Amino acid sequence: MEHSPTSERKWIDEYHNGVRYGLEGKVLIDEKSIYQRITVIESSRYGKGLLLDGCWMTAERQEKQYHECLVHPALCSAEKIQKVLVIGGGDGGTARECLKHKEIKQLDMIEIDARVVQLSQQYLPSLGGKSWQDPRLNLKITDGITWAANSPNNFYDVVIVDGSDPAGPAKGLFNKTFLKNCKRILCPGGVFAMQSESPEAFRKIHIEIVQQIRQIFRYADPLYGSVPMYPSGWWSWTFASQNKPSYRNPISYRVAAVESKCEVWSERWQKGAFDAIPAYIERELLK
Ligand code: SPD
Repeated sequence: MEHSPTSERKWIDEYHNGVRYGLEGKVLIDEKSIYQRITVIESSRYGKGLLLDGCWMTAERQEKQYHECLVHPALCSAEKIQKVLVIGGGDGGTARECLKHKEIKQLDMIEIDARVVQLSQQYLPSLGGKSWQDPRLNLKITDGITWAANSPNNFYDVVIVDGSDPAGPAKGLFNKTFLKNCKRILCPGGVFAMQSESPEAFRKIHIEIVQQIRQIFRYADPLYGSVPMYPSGWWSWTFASQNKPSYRNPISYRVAAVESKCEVWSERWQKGAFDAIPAYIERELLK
């Protein structure tokens, strides 16, 4: 659905299968980039927010619930975290969380749409914060699928996929060829992380994503949390590795370094969030 810029407050909704998920606010920007429709809004409840192709991506006073949970289970547990790859993440929130970890030397962030970065820097500057100026950040505006295909074997310590939903430019992030490349470019003690949709609003897609990741990596588990602005508010992230399920065991000194800087994520929260797998999803995954 299109949202014309307006000075009037109105309901701005994402629609799926007879349900709408909305915030009240004003539309500030509504334009088409070469890849997708980009909408920036000012909401009453969560501050400025971003939609891509009519789907909620993030908002100033909601984003930590998503970004902390995507990043820290991976970065607190991988054997090394010197070289990290983020695919997507053009609003900067994932980069900001990654760069809380001082051990990172090189953070390659591969975002396909320059306009998402520009509008996020302009309207949602708190998301990226100082990470846009951090010399460790290497931002490339190019296709993440091709980047993964062309990266050397065992190159990255952590690979994080912060794409949008499985349609439009992000569709190719949800297929086996891409996931196989992510495994190939990860070093043996590395950890893979990916947003894996809602177990309620997108139950079938969620199960397919976890199953696909499990077919590629030796160990993979979804973790469940709450991002109230997303469809159903119930969200998931899936973590994977090869040698052992290391993502379940955060390393104490890394936890100590970032835990006090987080609003949602903590070692205790993470343990509960892995254990909070709904029974119907667990049964489906065992089939
Ligand atoms: N429908 C929400 C899917 C979440 C995708 N990523 C959000 C980007 C935040 N950096």
